[in-house]
Amino acid sequence: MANVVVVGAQWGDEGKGKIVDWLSERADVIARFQGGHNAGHTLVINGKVYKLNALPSGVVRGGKLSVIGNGVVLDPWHLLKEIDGIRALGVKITPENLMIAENTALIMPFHGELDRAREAQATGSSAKIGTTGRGIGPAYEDKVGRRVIRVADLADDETLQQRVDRALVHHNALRAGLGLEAIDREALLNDLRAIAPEVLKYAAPVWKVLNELRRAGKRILFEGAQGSLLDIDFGTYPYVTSSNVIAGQAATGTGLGPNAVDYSLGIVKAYTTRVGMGPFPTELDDEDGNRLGTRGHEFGTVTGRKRRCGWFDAVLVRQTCALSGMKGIALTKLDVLDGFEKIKICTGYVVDGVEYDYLPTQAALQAKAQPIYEELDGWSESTQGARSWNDLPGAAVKYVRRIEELIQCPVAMLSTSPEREDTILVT
Ligand code: 2SA
Ligand code: MG
Repeated sequence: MANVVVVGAQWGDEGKGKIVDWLSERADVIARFQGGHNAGHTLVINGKVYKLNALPSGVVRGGKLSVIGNGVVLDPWHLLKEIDGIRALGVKITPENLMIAENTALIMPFHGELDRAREAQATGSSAKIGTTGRGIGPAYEDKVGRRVIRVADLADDETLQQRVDRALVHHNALRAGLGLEAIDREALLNDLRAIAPEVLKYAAPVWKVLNELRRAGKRILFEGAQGSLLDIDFGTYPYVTSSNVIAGQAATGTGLGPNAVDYSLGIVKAYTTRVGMGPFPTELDDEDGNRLGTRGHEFGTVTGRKRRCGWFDAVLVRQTCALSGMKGIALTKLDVLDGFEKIKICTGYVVDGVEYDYLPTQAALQAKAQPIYEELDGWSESTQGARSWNDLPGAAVKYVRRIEELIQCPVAMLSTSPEREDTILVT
């Protein structure tokens, strides 16, 4: 298999980190193409835990090129801290194995402040998005608003000053309205000048490098973050992140053509979780929901927030598989369902007496969507660490097969624990 894009097919936290790590062994290049350090990918390798936010998961593997593509918004201070932290675990990071697109938009401290101030001042739960508070949204706003500071701007002081001034006109006005003090121009410029050489070390015309590597037959793994239901266009707007997270973005977010992606792999958790606000039709507020959260350790890697939990929603995953043209899915955390007597799968919705086989776009309808459930038998045996289909109880195999049928996409991989070896390949 040539170039694969890994996309979260739910609301994030599907277990992409492990799958990306597994696939990265078979790739030459690992590229991030959207999002920022709102991502939290946890890798467990030989019992050692690596927590990554902005860095592509490939950095922990030797002999790979890791790429931060132009579709990402990058907090340079966080990046340098993250590099130090990963280095401290014995991983080598150099301009030979890490490259950052020169046209990548930078997250400034004032983006985070704005993000957090808006969330804090939002009145009523409907106005709050439940963001990670890391400035992702405001940075993308500035990118689209043509006033963001980009990696390449760090190389020339005159340009940098112009960019900063342009941003400050906008932000100081906004900040005044929110009761935040004006930005200290000189302090910001000096902070940027201080990190510029460190960041520029890794800067490169990524579009060109990737196109050349591709022509040379190198395999690229595109590492998605967040999940398709948080997509800025197709997610549960406005309770979404500010980037396109679906497979099409892999090309735009790195500078390759759309035919550079040979295979879209959706990462799907055997049940559903969501952090932050917004509609969630199969959410459980009961003992079953608690049990999923506890057994699944459903707490965010970035913010530590408790994740909302619910039954598997086949309607949503069918939809997100279509949006990314998924050729297969990797099903994760099946073992969390061990011991449930009955397991439910959502196969449709009823909204105001009308049946839907997709999630309608209108927010008012989304909020009212009542799941239609199909009930399956659970299994009492443990599936944790299973390495072949024969290790799985019959009811678990049935559950997986039913999911495939409903989402109209085959299961290509089954992950049965955080360890990379505990993976069943379906051929
Ligand atoms: P933001 O900060 O502007 O992106 O927040 C907007 C919404 O997007 C949600 N969001 C996330 N939800 C789940 N997981 C996220 N990151 C994962 C993690 C990493 C992953 O924390 O482990 O799985 O790739 C993530 N990032 C943003 C957020 O809760 C808001 O609802
Ligand atoms: Mg995560």
